[in-house]
Amino acid sequence: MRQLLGTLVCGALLAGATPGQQAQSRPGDSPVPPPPGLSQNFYPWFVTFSLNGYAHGSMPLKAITVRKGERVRWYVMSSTNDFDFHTPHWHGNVVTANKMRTDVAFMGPMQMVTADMVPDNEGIWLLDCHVSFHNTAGMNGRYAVGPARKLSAY
Ligand SMILES: [Cu+2]
Repeated sequence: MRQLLGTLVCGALLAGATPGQQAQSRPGDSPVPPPPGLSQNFYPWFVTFSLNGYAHGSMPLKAITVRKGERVRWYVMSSTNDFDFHTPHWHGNVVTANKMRTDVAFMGPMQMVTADMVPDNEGIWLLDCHVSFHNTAGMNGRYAVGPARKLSAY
């Protein structure tokens, strides 16, 4: 079984923030509370959610490239913050995690998930968190499934 290149770390980055820094508003931010239904989107502007430290699809595609038919093990780890509840979701292929065949897993803070995948669907696929405001704040990236290795003739 091929093991993926490292651990996929899901977590929040405090871009430009210093420890103890309070939430700040940017020019133009409204002091009016958000309407019902948007009230969960309360993170200050400097909080970014990332995968392996990359946000908004910026993780290099070669970082997570596998081959069709290859046995791949994903090690997924959530970070430490109290809001690091994540739902990593693999588009295009399924994994076996927690004894379930699924395309999404659930993680609490500092939780680890081992997910086994035998990709059967070639292409470039989205990997994202389905907590909607994490996704909006950057927790998405891509993984690639290339063609199967050719068996050597002997
Ligand atoms: Cu998340």
